[in-house]
Amino acid sequence: MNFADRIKSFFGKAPVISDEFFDELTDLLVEGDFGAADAYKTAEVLRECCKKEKISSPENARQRLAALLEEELTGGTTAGAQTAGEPAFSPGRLTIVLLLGVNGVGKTTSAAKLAALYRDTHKLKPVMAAADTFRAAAVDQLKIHGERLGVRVVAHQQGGDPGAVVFDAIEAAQSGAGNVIIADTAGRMHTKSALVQELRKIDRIVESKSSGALYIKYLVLDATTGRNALAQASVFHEAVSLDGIILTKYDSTAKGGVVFSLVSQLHLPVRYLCTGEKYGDIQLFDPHLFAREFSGFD
Ligand SMILES: Nc1nc2c(ncn2[C@@H]2O[C@H](COP(=O)(O)OP(=O)(O)OP(=O)(O)O)[C@@H](O)[C@H]2O)c(=O)[nH]1
Ligand SMILES: [Mg+2]
Repeated sequence: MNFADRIKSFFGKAPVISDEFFDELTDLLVEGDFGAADAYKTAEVLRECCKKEKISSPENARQRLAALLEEELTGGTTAGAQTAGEPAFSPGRLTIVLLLGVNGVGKTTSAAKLAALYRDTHKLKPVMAAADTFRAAAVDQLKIHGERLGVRVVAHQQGGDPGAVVFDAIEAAQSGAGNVIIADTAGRMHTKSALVQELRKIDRIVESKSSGALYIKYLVLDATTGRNALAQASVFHEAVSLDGIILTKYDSTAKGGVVFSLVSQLHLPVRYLCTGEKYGDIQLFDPHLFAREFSGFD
């Protein structure tokens, strides 16, 4: 049974909403990748709402939970409100999207998905930058995507400076190759001590070459890693001040409670949700739908 179904069946089975009911709900939210503190707070707020609004049926309580979760994502009481949205594209202004993340989370796949999305939906002209110069096969992997999609890929030799690749892509874009750069980077361990320095270096280079451009940094997180995703986000965010999250492999997990912690603790909005390996398997994150689905509504 997936997690949304478990939420649904939990509410469905409860005869009445009691103190025990809210304790069990707290435990269930923790299993759904909520942090303990967030789970407790959410169950408490729901308890208060049910009392104040005289909600006594579990089914109505589930509706209320979905609304509460949506509020948590879109503002309500949370400072770092999740506003729906993509970068403020403008065809006349260059946009640079830098994708960061640990090994294997789906950075390269997401780069290709974004290139397709920005081209097909926003009518932009994408250029992909192969700034993963660390792994031998990484450049080829991005080039294959580029060929399949008909999108230009700017690449250097393996072992080169990732910042220089992005720099070349910016120059190419400025001389007419495109108006949105999507830069793939090497997978990095978030525990590695040199990480902060490496990230800051690439960020500095892009920042210094991107005057007049819109520069966006997305962290790619694998939804199946659960609470570990929050730890990763915290390290990367501290290093380079992220603009948002791309949550991948949401097809392989039905949990997603970590999204609420990303918003409530790090004030980091999730921007895209990826649900498969195909180019079209990317959607703009929709807080309403996400909260409904998390609560077991179809
Ligand atoms: N099911 C599923 N698989 C995905 C998704 N996104 C990526 N993958 C798969 O995850 C694996 C790793 O994806 P990559 O894009 O190579 O990940 P990466 O972060 O670039 O990896 P490194 O460059 O090695 O750090 C591949 O097999 C992808 O097809 C997704 O949303 N859903
Ligand atoms: Mg990669």
